[in-house]
Amino acid sequence: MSLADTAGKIAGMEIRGAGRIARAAAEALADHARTVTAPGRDAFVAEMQRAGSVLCATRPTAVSLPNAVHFVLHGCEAAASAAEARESVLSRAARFIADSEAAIARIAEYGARHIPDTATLMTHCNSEAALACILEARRLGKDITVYATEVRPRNQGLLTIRTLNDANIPTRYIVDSAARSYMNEIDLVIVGADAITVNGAVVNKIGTAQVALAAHEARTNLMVAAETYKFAPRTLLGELIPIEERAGAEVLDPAVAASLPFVTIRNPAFDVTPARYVDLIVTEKGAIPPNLAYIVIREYLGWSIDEFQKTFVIHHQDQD
Ligand code: RUB
Repeated sequence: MSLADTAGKIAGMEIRGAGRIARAAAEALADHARTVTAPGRDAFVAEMQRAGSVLCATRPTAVSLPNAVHFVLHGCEAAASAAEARESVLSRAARFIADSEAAIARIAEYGARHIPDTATLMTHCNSEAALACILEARRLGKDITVYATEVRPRNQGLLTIRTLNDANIPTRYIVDSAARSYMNEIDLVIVGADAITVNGAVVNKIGTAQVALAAHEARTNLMVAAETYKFAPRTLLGELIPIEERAGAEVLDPAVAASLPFVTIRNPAFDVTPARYVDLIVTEKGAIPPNLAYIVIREYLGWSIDEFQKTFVIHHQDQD
């Protein structure tokens, strides 16, 4: 698929979910590296960096996207020739995709251990990582019922209930605003993440923070399933994760909106759940409490505070 096609599909949400977006970006960079005809090493590297920027601009919140692009293009600049740079992009893209798929399998295995043998779960949105844990728990013979939210305005809950139904998992499909009404029946909330900040705050589909707040109030645990490339190195020095705001037409028919000149539609695609409402983050490296997010950024993404102090201005904001 061409770079423009992949970028268009990510922006239009035909390709969606932070993990799938990351793998699609890695694949698009590999395809681009195969076809680009830049004359010489410098032009090739510049073109690949431009391609990386085009992909990163499609959806601003999922940090898996810049992390994937950074991983695939890493080392490209140090290559001696365009051929060597191309080879590096191709092998790193293949490695990213394979590692990402392996990460989901590992998260499923670790996450399933935290699901009781008999459990009523709740999930919000459509997360490959969160669903992998639920499907693995079911495969292990656990007696699972899942409450899945509708996920206005794009109804990703429909994807979730299809997957759960296909796995013969008893599922209750509820509107987003019913989450608190059922929370006392829930043993564990499981969600995915688009980004995890250094202080353990979780950025995920709009409404996750409300579900988390309800879970906290009902003393229900909340587990986040997320690959290590969902952790955001840029938050090390306080940089905030941008929250994507999408078109109002996703929420209200434009003809109706046009008849209401005093009404402005707000449509944020994600929100931020503070670390204090998160009990556990399950990654492919194991499960951690949210306050150990820095360890993941340092150990597995290879970013240290020193490196950041060389690169970024220090901000003193806290995302939470
Ligand atoms: C998807 C969403 C998912 C995370 C994690 O939002 O919020 O919970 O991306 O998903 P959108 P995964 O539909 O707007 O992309 O575990 O599949 O990476």
